[in-house]
Amino acid sequence: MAIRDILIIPDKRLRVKSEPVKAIDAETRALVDDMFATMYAAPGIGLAAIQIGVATRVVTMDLAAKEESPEPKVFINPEIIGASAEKSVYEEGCLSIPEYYEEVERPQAVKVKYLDLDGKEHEIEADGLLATCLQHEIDHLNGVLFIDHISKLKRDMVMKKFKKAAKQGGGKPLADDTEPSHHIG
Ligand code: GNR
Ligand code: NI
Repeated sequence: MAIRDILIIPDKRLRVKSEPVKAIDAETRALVDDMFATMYAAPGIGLAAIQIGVATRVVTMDLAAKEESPEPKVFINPEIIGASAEKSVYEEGCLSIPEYYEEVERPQAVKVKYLDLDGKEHEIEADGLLATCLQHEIDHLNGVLFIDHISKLKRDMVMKKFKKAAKQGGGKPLADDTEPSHHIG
């Protein structure tokens, strides 16, 4: 069980479409262990395998509040098989875009099909935070980030900030480099 490095934008691997898990084996279980270790250490409420550089369709999640008992959840090959017409807005963040938060509109509820670690198929109807997080993580499996759902102006600003930070060798931008101060437009 190891805490792995989390990829940060503009890392191109975050844009790769992940491959389905073919067989749930010891390698899958080791990956899931590392994902939980990494997700809890971050800390984050969800993680897609690609965020630690592994392009397979595995998601870990724990939505329990920190004073509650942990509720580790694993979703293998998750698929959205239904979505509500009703939308809801939630302020999202992403461990691959540290310290940036923005409101995202998505379907309020989704039906998701997935396999558990025993290879058993499940279907769940999710709403609220679970629906938001499942959509956020399944997006990762398709190379999509939450900033793809916000305005181009905001997305370009975030990308620019993180590209600059990457060039300077850091990865994550300085806290005081958050807003565009000049030469806009
Ligand atoms: O830790 C996380 N918090 C979060 C908050 C609102 C909506 C989605 C998320 S997922 C994020 C962890 C992450 O980047 N998962 O891919
Ligand atoms: Ni994310």
